[in-house]
Parts: sequence; structure tokens; C-alpha cells
Amino acid sequence: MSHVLILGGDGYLGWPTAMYFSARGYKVTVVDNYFRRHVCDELDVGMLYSLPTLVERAKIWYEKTGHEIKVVIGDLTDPELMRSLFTGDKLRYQWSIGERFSGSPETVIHYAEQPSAPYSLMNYKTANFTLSNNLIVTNNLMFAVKDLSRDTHIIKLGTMGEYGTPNIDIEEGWIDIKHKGREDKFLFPRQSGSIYHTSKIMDTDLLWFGCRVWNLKVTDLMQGPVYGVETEESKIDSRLKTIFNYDELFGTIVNRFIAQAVIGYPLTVYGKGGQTRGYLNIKDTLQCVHLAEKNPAKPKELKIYNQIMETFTVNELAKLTEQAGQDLGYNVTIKNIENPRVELEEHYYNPSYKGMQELGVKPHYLTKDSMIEMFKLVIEHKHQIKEEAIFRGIKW
Ligand code: USQ
Repeated sequence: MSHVLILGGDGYLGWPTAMYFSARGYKVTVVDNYFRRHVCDELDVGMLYSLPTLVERAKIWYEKTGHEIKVVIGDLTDPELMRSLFTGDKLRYQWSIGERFSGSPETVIHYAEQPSAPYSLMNYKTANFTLSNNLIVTNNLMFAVKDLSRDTHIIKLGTMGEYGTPNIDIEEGWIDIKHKGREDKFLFPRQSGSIYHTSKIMDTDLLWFGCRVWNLKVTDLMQGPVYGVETEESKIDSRLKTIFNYDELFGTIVNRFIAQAVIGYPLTVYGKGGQTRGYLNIKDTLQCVHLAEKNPAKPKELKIYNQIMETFTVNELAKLTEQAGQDLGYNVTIKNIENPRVELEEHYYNPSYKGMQELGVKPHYLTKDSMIEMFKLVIEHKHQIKEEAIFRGIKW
């Protein structure tokens, strides 16, 4: 079975992805530097529940399923660490049962980025960190694959926010342009709304360069905000659940709204609430990444998918949270607060997202019932929610 290397394997999506592939018989190695946990501690943002370390999680996974996930703890801005994952030279596992998997990984899934727009705009230092971390890790990966393993397929997590909210339909990554009687195909225009999202545009540019010049094989998954916690694998043992942030820095909107509803905090709708984005359940992220792995890009190809299942405005999400909360007996209130971000609050939004559907993804839609399931998990840990972490007003 093929070897999947997951960069950022301790994160909200990285750990569930590791279990998903491992459960399906893949050889899996995860790498992480605990950035997210360290910042959560440093800034005291709070998590819904505490998490075992990555090594502890891998051990629990092994005890429960008999599948091994090899663990490397380290910083991938170090090019030698990145290269050691391909060559085995001086590679040190924090946890591993058998020998190193032979050869290079067939697939690398790259989540090892600072993922928060508000964090990237806290101050010039966090902006610098976001740019340097995200670009250097991507560049280290590109050079490792170019120098050591050209057959490796890179799956990079991109973001729908790279496109911004243009006043035309958003195509799936590429656009045909006719100009003065001639035609060519280009990356769809990108114009993001944060330093974090800008770093993702730059990542895309780097890897597209690598495809053109060194025949690399890259898939870019332009993902919208993800919600949810439970996956098939996390149900095996409650300690295997992924990280749940509800704070302003790392919590995404649906997870935040549910936590707010449960402690009686008025739902924080930024500005007018007409901001529209494409959303997906964490279970669908896993399906999509798997479909991308099974349908790799060819040499020289940058395949791009818009990885969303449906679109909502912020107001629609607030309404749905209110209804789900009311069904459970919570008195949910909604408050339009001054928008700390610079973004359009009423705009056209019509992205295409057929690619993953054509590959066979089976969407889990966001409904009142699926929200109620998430509420139940949050309610179990309600006493851990720190009200002061919900809104600190990081301004653009
Ligand atoms: N929003 C509110 N109230 C809140 C939080 C957010 O109205 O309390 C609004 C934001 O202003 C924005 C929308 O909800 O218009 C989405 O915000 P978000 O914080 O859920 O998502 P975002 O900052 O865009 O970033 C998240 C992930 C990021 C991923 C991105 C996909 O943190 O890693 O790349 O979603 S996308 O948004 O499509 O670019």
C-alpha cells in the first residue's frame, strides 16, 4: 500500500486525515511542530477539551486498530528535516513501531501552515511568521520533491479565500482569457483579504512554478471554512477527537457560533452578515483529500478543485444556529457587531465546485439536525469554554 506523508499532522485536519488514510491500509507518517498548541497556550485562547500529544494519539490509535502512524516532531522550515523525510538520513521518529517505510512517500499532504487570518493580522511579527512559515515550508517541500522524488504527488491545501469575492463567477482554479484576438489559460485572478490568505496565493504560485519548470505533480484544494469534529475514526475512542477551537483566532465560524450559543453569548455576526462563503463538513475534507490522492495530477499539471459543498451567508449560519439551539432549549441571540475585518458584507458569490462531485464526493450538508449533533458535543465540554477568548477584536 502506498505511503502518505502528512505535514501538519497534529492539526484540526491533519490528525483526522492521518487516521482516515491509516484506517484504509495506507502507510502513514505525520510531522508537526505543535505550532497551534503552543500559540493556543501562549495566547490563552482555550480549547474545548485538552488533547493527548501526537505520540499519545498515535499509541491510542495503534492499541485500538493495530495500525501504525509514524510520528516525527519537528519544524519543516528546516530544509534538512524536510529532506530527511524523503531520504531517511538522520530522520528521528518520536514514535514508530517498525523500520522506516522504504523509498519516498508516493503522496505528500501539505497542511503545515499557519491557518488563521486574524492571527496573521495581529501585528507585524505574526504577519512575518505567517509569510515565512507558510512560504518556506512550501518551498522546502517543492525542492525536496524536485531533488529527491519527482514522482511524489503533492496535495496542498489552498483556500477559497485566495479568490476573494469578485463580481464574476469563480471558476475552478483556471480561466480562459481572450485578449486582442488571442487566447490562453491562466490561474483565476486571486485577490485575498488577509496576510494568511495572501500567503496561500504565494504558495500556489510557487508550486505552479515547480510544475512548469520541473514537471512536478500538484493538486491544490481550494477549501472553504470547515466545521465539525467527529469522523468515522474519531468515534473509535473519544481521545482521538481532533482539536476544537471556538476562539477568535483559530475557531472557524460554525464551530464558534455553536460554542457561543451554548454559553449564552450573542452570536458574533461581523457587520451586516451578508458575507458569503463555501462551507464543508470535516468528513467531506477527508473524502476530498482521498479522492485527490486516488486521482493524482500528471507531471507538469497543477490540478485545482474548489473544495466546498454549499454556500451560506453569515446571517444564514446565525439563523441555523439559533434554530438548532432553540430546539435544545437554549435562548440564542444574534448580534451584529462592528466588523473587525475589511471585507465586503454584501456581494455577488457564485463559485463553481463541480470537480469533486464528478470524482464522486458524497456531501454531508449543514442542516439543523447535523448542527444539533455538534451542539451535543460542545455541551459536554461547556464548562471549559472561556468567554474572554470569544472576541478580542483583532482588527485588519
Ligand atoms: N465571521 C463572523 N463572525 C465570527 C467569525 C467569522 O461574521 O465570529 C465571518 C468572517 O468575517 C468571514 C466568515 O465569517 O466573512 C468566515 O470566517 P472564518 O473565521 O470562519 O474563516 P476564515 O477567516 O475565512 O478562515 C477559515 C480558516 C482558514 C481557511 C478559510 C477558508 O481559518 O484556514 O483557509 O476558512 S476561506 O474562508 O474560504 O478562505
